[in-house]
Amino acid sequence: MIRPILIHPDPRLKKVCPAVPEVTEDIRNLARDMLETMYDAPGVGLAAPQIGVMLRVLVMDCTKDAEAAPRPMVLINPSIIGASEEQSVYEEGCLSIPEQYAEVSRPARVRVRWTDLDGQTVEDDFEDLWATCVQHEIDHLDGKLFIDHLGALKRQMITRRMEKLKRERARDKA
Ligand code: K1U
Ligand code: ZN
Repeated sequence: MIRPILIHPDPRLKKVCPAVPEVTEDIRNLARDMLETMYDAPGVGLAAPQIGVMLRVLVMDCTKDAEAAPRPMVLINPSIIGASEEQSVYEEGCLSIPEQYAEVSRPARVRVRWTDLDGQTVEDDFEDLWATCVQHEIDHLDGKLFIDHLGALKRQMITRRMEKLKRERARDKA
């Protein structure tokens, strides 16, 4: 099922999400809905709070080549356990901040530990867009948006645009 994506500003996007205590059928259903919602948007990642579910679950698929087989990933309770000194700058977007993009600098490579859908602990290294995306999504689980990495002026400008967009969407609905 495709779920509606929350648009900034929304208090749920500012909260730190609690850990998933156990990987249940409900969590597997949530992950399936999140992947469906991400591919539909379309996006390369999605975090549970973006659909109003306050749990530490994220999905992503950063396969660049449209011809390549999809590589959906589900990360439960992810944590960054290592990061490169080297930084990489990427022009990020966010499904909760539509049509706004800005350059963000983050570690170029990260090592992440998480729980998979079978309840097993997994560790892996990420680079390129995968590294940027997993850090962007973990930020969501900690109530942080990519605009929080920008200066106050740029952040306020984007927030005002989003407030206007939400007013217009509410008006169109009425
Ligand atoms: O978390 C999100 O809001 C998803 C976001 C993830 C992301 C994008 C860019 C850098 C870091 C993290 C998106 O997927 S925005 C949409 C997007 O980037 C995209 C959409 C279609 C094709 C390719 C990319
Ligand atoms: Zn985002």
